[in-house]
Amino acid sequence: MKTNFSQYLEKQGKKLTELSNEEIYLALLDFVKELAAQKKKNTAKRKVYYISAEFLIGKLLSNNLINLGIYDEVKDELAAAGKSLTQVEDIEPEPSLGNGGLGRLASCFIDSMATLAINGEGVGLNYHCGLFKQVFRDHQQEAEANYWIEDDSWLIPTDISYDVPFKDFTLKSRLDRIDVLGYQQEHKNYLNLFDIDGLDYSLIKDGISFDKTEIKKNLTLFLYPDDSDKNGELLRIYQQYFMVSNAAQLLLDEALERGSNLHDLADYAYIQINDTHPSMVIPELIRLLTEKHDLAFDEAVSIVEKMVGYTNHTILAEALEKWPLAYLDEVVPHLVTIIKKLDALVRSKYTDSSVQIIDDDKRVHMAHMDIHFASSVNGVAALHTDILKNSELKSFYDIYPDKFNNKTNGITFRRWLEFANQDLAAYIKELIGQDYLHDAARLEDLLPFAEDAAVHSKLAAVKYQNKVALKRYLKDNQNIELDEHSIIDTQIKRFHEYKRQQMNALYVIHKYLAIKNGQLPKRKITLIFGGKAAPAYTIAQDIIHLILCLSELINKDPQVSPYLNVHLVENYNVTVAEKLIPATDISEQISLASKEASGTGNMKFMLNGALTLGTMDGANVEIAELVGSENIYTFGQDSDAIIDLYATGGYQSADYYENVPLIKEAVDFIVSDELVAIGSQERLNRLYNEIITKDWFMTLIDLEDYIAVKEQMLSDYEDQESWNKKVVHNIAKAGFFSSDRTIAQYNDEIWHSY
Ligand code: 26V
Repeated sequence: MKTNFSQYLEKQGKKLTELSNEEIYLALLDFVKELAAQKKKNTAKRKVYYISAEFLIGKLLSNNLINLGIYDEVKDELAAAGKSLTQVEDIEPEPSLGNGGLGRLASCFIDSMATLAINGEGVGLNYHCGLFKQVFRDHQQEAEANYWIEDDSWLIPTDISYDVPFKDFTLKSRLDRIDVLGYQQEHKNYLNLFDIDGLDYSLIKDGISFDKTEIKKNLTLFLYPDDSDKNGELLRIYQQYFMVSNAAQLLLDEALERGSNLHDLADYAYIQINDTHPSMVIPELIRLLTEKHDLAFDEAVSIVEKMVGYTNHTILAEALEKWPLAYLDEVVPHLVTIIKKLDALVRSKYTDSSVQIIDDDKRVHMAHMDIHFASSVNGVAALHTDILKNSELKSFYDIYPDKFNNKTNGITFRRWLEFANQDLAAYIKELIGQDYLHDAARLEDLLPFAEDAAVHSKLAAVKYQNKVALKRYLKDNQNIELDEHSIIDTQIKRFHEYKRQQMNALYVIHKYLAIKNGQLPKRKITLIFGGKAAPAYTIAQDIIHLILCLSELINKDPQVSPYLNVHLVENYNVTVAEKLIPATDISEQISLASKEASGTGNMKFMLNGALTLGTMDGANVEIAELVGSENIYTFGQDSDAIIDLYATGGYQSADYYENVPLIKEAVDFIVSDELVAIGSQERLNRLYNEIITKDWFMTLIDLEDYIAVKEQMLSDYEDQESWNKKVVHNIAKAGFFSSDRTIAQYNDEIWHSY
């Protein structure tokens, strides 16, 4: 029987067997775009605008085929013609529109909004070079421009364009869209990506540096351009205002078109502000309503208050944006007028200096503006929301207890199970049927199989096959030799001290020294790291350097490498994650308690049958509650203890370094002759000194416990029956972490888009 795809090719006089993989990719791209074009738009009266600086969407072909319900059909047909869909998927470039968890979450959310037929769209910017591409040279990270847009892509140009006024000039925007198809849905939504004409790539010199002052030529070149100087900060403000002014104009146009008289605008639209980057949408919407549409200021404020929600994704002070009023004045003086009026409104009600929008140093606290003028303020995991309420944002919670709510993050199972782990998904269907695809909680139907030996051995076989597939991928793409018979222990996330990759590296050193001393593990362990460090974040770069040096030392040591390997994958992205996660046994989620708002990698690993090794932080806490303490490996101080230590200044890393021999031995090795011979003395020394004198994120406080629990885990792995019982429990309980559940909660409790 002929599929639609072959009919489609036939109409164009093409034959699958005669096409190259590139040609098949392009034909599939067109085919899917044509199918998507036939879908109707969602039309609920109140439309949701999810504004985000990042959308880490990943490749779209496979995801779209799955959502259209034709993945297997197309795969089989390609196979019959001697072609491989996997090889065709390799052709697609991964869009570079995101950075980390916040951007990936936004992408899972637009998938779920479409799947639940919610009239909700993403709005962001179309950065042509996106986030930098990471390359390793001399055991160090270097950053290169990541051009990802090709002539044929998922972007669909529109003729929608707005004037965005800045102080000294006005920029015309251009809107490109990407269709967002829900899982087996008749209707679709869009991801709206605003852009400018006239970008000039020749501004980019030498890696990712470029002239930051040429706004008309650089505005959408890069995501998060370096903001360590004033011009960088100004550029970020230009980008943010451009994003939200376009979003607000689009929203107003669409509401008017659907019959709003603007006094009732809140019935027609809801804006979710994804972290503080889109916060200027609040004053911008008020400005447009008052200056362009002649509403009174008070009315405009009360409308906006009903139609904006703010999601906080971090408590790290460095990420809570505070723009100098003077900088805003240089870029968007017309917005400063509104921000000052909002500040005055707050001052007229509250005298507490900690809740003001403009502080004594004349800096605008974007999150404060959000909280005062949003109808909802949410955290992204239960613990995170509690910390917001009880410490970080306590003075706001005291004023607005009803605004605060929790929405524990989630992930889309279409990408992170159906696509990424096709053998596991097929086996789950064999055991419990298809219902879990629409109702993820049905995964609990796996629980009766928790002690079934046949299920255990099949799960182990699937894991092994995924390791073999990963081995092939890493060999072909990264020249890494993976041992598919080893235990695979993976830590993939942005490099940051609070995520504590350095603690895992200290474990590696500990294990290396033990092996050198003749304490040989029963089974080989492979530690895999992946992630980028912000170019201006020196210590994170130093941690990358340490891991690359360890990798070289260990993998080349014939005495150690039969028992231990270390790999740091280059340019970690969604595509790499899709290969790594299904092959992993141990999921590293080891942030300093209280610092990781949620984590979403933890959920992806659990769903794919890896066991968590983690602190009681972020969504790990909820994972532990769901699976029970016997099915997760936790260690370390809890968030209360850590918050207390910060409050009292009671942590001194030297106490641990001096008094615990195992810790001293591991830390000293950072500056050992062996490592210095491979790497940079400057980088290794700096990291060593940082850990023994500062260690702001308290690596050493949990190191001993971490090593002990990880050793326990490795030894437990030898009892495969008991290990796989835990695996079944983890998969069965992962249903809660479907982003369909999260989005249903956003809609029922905040957006009310029906
Ligand atoms: C802040 C900044 C500030 C300056 C420079 C660039 C930059 C880039 C991103 C951010 C916001 C970071 C917030 C973030 O990504 N949070 C993560 O959000 C995930 C989704 O909720 C959550 O799972 C992670 O725990 C949290 O770290």
